[in-house]
Amino acid sequence: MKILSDPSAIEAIKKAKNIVALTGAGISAESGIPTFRGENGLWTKLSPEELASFESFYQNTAVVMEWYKHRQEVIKKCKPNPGHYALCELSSVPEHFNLITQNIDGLHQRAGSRDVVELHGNLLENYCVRCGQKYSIEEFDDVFNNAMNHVPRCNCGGLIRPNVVWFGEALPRENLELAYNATIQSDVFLSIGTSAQVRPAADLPVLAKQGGAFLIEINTQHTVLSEEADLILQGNSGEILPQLVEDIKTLLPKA
Ligand code: BJW
Ligand code: ZN
Repeated sequence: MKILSDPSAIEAIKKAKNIVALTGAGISAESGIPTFRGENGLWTKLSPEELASFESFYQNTAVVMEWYKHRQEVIKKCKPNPGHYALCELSSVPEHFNLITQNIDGLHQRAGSRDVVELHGNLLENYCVRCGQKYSIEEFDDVFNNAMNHVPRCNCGGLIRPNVVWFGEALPRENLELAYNATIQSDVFLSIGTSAQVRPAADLPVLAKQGGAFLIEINTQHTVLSEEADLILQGNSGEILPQLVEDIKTLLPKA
């Protein structure tokens, strides 16, 4: 055992049929994507309310869309890190494994994970707010680069926005349901690289714990969830997850 020495954690994992992992921005930090909160977080310099809401997009489309275009370019250049790959490997170990992410960077999928439940959308997808037409990233690049004053518009004249969930907007209903269902059935719940401050995603680890799951938090810092956690693995998820998955593999029979 390299990382798991806690007897109750070992016991819980040995018996686990359903494991759920919820990831946040921290898992992609080692890929070079800034987190939102905390040291060097995107929102230590910029106000979330001014950028991540429909009102600001509508009132300040050029500024908001330049910001999202910049982040699309960052994400396109980044690669998954060992944390993303470890979670992909975990999918073949327990009887049931569900990967839920708040991230909009698509790095889990690029690491090979299938059926990722995206709660806050995907930054590399865009759509027209008037007619709903979807724009792939290539199509969007084309429109954006030819747009008047960085205000991208659809053929119908409607504004084009990124397919992300802003504050005050509902999360994709089907994905939220999948996330709730997986959570209430979980025996072991991993909360990875999230400050657990944004709801309803932040409710999931708490719900899992209330339902009897063993809650493991992986984070470089203490969070609002730390008091609830049964086990805290403090450090970089890109270093902890590969070791943790190795340990889990020795404890669980392969599915
Ligand atoms: C590492 C690491 C390493 C670093 N290894 N760890 C109750 C009270 C008050 C308000 C609300 C409430 N309930 C809901 C709300 C409103 C709001 C909310 O929660 N506000 C709170 C902030 C107070 N929620 C909403 O508005 C949601 N919608 C909603 O509730 O709708 C209701 C509704 C229903 C029906 C109809 C209509 C409406 C929507 C939330 C959308 C969130 N969107 C964002 C932006 C996406 C677009 C974009 O990217 O620009 O999603 S916000 C932002 O935060 C982003 C993230 O997914 C989300 C979570 O952040 P995350 O992942 O936790 O990142 P960080 O940066 O916070 O933390 C990183 C962590 O990693 C840190 O802990 C580090 O220590 C750690 N770390 N490096 C391991 N290497
Ligand atoms: Zn349109």
